[in-house]
Amino acid sequence: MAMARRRNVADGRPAIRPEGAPQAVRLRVTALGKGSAIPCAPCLDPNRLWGSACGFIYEDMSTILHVDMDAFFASVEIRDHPEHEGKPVIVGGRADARGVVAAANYIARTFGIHSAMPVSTALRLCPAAVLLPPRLDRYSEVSHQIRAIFERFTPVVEPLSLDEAFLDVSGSLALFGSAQTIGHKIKTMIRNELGMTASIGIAPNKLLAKIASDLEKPDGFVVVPADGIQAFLDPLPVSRIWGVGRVAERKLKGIAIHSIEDLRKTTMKQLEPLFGQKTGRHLLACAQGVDSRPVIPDREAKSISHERTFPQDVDQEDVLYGTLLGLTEQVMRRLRNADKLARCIELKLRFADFSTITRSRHLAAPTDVTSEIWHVLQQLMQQHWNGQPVRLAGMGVSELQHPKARQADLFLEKKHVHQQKVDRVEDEVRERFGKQAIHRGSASATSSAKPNLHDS
Ligand code: TTP
Ligand code: MG
Ligand code: MG
Repeated sequence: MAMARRRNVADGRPAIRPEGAPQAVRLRVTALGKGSAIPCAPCLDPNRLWGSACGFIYEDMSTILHVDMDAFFASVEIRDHPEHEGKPVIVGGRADARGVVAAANYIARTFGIHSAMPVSTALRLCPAAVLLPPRLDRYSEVSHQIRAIFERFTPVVEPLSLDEAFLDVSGSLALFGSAQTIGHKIKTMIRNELGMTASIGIAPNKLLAKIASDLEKPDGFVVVPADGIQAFLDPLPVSRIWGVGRVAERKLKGIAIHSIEDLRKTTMKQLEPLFGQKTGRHLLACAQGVDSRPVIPDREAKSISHERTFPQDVDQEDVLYGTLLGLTEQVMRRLRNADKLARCIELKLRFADFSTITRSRHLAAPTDVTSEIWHVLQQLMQQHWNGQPVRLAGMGVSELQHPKARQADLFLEKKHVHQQKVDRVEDEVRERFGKQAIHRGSASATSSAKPNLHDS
């Protein structure tokens, strides 16, 4: 066991460090041969190759890859429109409609443009930038293609979003060689088959792999050896820790903690008053590179939501309700496509002064019927919107479940079955004739009064 821990789990080679070299070695992979041509030292069997299923592939040797696409939405657009190659490219909403930047390619970033920045600011910084509207369906399609590449190497893939995933390749080493070989192959396939670049972090756990993938973007490849975790983490700023945002960073700075080394050397006595016991402990564990969360394959979406920022603040009831109904239809279509039911409904409103409220409600039983969700969303609106001008409106569903989780008696309820049929017909019409082909009640007629409910 002890020997196994002393090995570089990322590439399967003994952790030999050249004299004078830093303890953590970041490797940029060149062409690697099969790492499995190394005798398996942990099981002390010279006839066995490293990575073979020898029973010495322990939990602490698990080898995690975190893969994240570079400038994802922008890269898909450039791949589909090669005429934009070499130019600053932004994917986002229209500047005159208060759109924000979803993605900016790395050329655009040299002008200071970044995600979530207002498009108007981005275009001021770089008037020559090419601005393209987001095409979520297309990104989702490419995301599936990327996923298919991952699954050539391991079934243990946990997507985090459209453009990133954790892969546990511990069980794949015998077949494919070292984790570095696998990472290298994945990068090559993404480049050759999809015409895009990905950044990869390889480490003994998720926390470290995620930090590593981000360190040398774009086209990065960073390996954290199991025996070099501390040296890898120590010099990094605390903001590199997943979940340490600006507020936490400021608090830590207040007690002179800047680097992960500073954090590692601090005590719970200092952290607890600022973060509480649970978060304080978590921060200390992160600073030590400790993370025992497994890669959970096929983790399903936890929630589905859509929101819309209005070109001008809206206080007309019909416009607001009409927009929310349209958003509800989109969300419910995605829910049904994912073959899920939802139990929790959330309303989100951002007012003219940027203050934001989110209000949610649980259903007695989960559903995928649009009118049932819409009915509850209207109740939330009636309770929580008092006519103030609204800048952004959104809705989402969460606590998603498989249909079989639904109580059987509800399936027998006539009204519910009828509504399911209505939804399926609508989905089919949209599938065949496009998204704008059909709208219920007031989603298309924003000038109409309150939306019709379909549960009457
Ligand atoms: P990220 O992986 O965070 O960013 P990115 O792929 O654009 O760039 P990087 O090279 O730094 O990884 O997000 C993936 C996609 O998610 C991004 O291309 C667009 C979308 N996105 C938004 O729509 N809004 C946001 O605020 C962010 C951060 C991302
Ligand atoms: Mg990305
Ligand atoms: Mg990402």
